[in-house]
Amino acid sequence: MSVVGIDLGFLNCYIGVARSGGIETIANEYSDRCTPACISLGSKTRAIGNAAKSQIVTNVKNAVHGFKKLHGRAFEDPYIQAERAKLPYELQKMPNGSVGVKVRYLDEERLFAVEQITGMLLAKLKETSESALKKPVADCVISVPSFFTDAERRSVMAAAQIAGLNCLKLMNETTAVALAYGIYKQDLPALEEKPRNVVFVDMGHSAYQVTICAFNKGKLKVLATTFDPFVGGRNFDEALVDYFSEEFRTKYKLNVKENARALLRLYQECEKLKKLMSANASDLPLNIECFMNDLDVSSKMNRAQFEQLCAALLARVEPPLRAAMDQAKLQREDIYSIEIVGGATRIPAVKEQISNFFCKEISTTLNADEAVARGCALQCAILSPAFKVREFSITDVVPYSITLRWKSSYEEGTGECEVFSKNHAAPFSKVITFHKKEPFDLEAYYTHPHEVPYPDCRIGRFTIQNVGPQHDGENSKVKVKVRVNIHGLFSVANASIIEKQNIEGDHDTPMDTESSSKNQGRDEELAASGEKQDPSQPKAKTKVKSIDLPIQASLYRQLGQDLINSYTENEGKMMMQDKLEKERNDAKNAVEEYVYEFRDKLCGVFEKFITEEDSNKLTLMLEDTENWLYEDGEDQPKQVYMDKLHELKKFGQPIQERCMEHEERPKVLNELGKKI
Ligand code: ATP
Ligand code: K
Ligand code: MG
Repeated sequence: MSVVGIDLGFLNCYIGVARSGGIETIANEYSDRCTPACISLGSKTRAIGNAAKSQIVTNVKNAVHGFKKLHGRAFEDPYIQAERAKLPYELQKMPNGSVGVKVRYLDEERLFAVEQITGMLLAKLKETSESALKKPVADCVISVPSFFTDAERRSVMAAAQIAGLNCLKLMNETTAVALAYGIYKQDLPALEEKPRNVVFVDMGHSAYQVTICAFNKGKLKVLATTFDPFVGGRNFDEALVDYFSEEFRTKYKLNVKENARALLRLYQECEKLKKLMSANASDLPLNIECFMNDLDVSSKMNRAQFEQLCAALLARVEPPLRAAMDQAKLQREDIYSIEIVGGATRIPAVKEQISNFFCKEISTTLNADEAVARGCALQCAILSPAFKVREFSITDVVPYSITLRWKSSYEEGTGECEVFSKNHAAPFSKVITFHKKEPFDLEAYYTHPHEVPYPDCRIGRFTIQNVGPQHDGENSKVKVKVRVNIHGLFSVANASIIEKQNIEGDHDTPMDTESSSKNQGRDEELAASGEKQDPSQPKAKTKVKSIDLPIQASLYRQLGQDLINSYTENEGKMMMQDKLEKERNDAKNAVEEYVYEFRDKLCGVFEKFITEEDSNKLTLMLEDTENWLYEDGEDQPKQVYMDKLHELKKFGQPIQERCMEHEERPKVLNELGKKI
């Protein structure tokens, strides 16, 4: 069984794997440990990762990137509309109202759901893992931002399914970092001692997240998680792009924003400049040759100017830090260390903001790029029965408070209660008791819309079916178990009717709320399922019978399994297409290589073994083949290339053999000589 952790980044993806020696981050076929989150669709094949990234500027409309946050959202969502205006490729509404990407693929217009796009990327990461581990990979842990809502998480889960992955857990990015930090620490306080509080800060390309964790030997507990989902490296790039676009407008009379290709190049150059400014405070040049209208453009900037330009962005670093400290109810002196990861935390001014807030040096001991993937791999190792790893318990939190509202058509009134508060431990299950005499609906939604970076607060509706009155016509007692599971997803996990003799009250409110979570965060089972005995009642044993009730769930923005299946099948077809195309290309390359090699040898080692006349004939034939490769033979089926190669070899082989024989002869004679 494989043990794989995937950091599914907005810009950069990493893969952690557990091997007997420990956790490693593995490299792809370009010997790069980072795989860009980019898919480039072509007329014959798809390019995914590094190859796709290099096509962003040449395949503008069909190179898809920056799609991580298109998941689980409605097409009309203001965030989507804002992104749509900036993306060089086209977004389109899917039949189910979610976001699709319209591209040309195999010379046809195609609409891919964002789940399919992420599915392609995950399939590529799966393949990379498989070639590193030399065995099939299915089980894995995939990271998501801590602020992802249920709809976004489910959408990523669907993408994993499409890729043929079995996601054992969607893990919050900063929690993964915390695990990577904690699991190998030898000096964590004992269980009964005061925990060690550590702040983890991740600023990537698209988002900024802060998590405070309390560590004791063998365990970590998330105390609070806060975020600004709309600030990251890309915003700094954007500030630079805006600045230089404006400058080029006046200086060169160029309208950069109207030229998709030029704009993409400017983004790339600005990102490079931004990184250079992290290492160098002096004036740095920005030069782009043949930028637009055959013009070369140039400009410069220094770090001080950059910081001034990004003052508004830098001001957004502090609020999540403050909020996290408030929510965790900690003072600065309670913090043992501040660990930062994510590419954008390399910006000196970002680091400075963080360290100023804590009045403390920040620690950069974790690998800023790979910590998330390593943490996910560690989590996968913990979850995998096939892998021995140090025991470590992880308790995460619910990022937004969740409320349950109920009503039934027959009975009067509705009610509601908050089932999970913000930063409540997760995974976690709770049991709520209702008194009902007919089926009823439970509606789950995020309690505070303004806290959620998502325009719709609905999570889902759950209909508790088969509820009827007691024999005496009174309300039945219905126990409903709600939970936030290992992926951070809310559900009504089960419901049962409790048949018991004396039932009191017919209030339309929960009678009791029991909760349970074994200290192991990953345990979702409820310890007690019976009802608590009322101490005022005589302790006479009452007979309790519990009958499970069917639940009909309708989850907000959920993809149907049929659709996921058809996407999965489609992914398989595209993979096959890529594979065939690769084989075809390899066959073509083999012909080309043979031509070059043969030609070299004709005027080299083969010269002695062929008449001049034959040699001229062959040279001509090779030239013909070369021309053919550029003309009629440019785009032929694999078999045609194989036949061509065969034909060439018919001439080449005998010469080759004569040559070999000649080379072997002295050796053989030599051997014979030795023997005699
Ligand atoms: P997200 O976490 O939002 O999903 P990601 O994980 O793909 O995104 P990272 O790989 O952590 O993002 O970070 C990429 C960002 O970090 C880019 O904006 C990149 O320009 C920026 N970055 C990387 N190195 C530096 C540097 N030396 N100075 C400034 N910025 C940098
Ligand atoms: K990353
Ligand atoms: Mg990241």
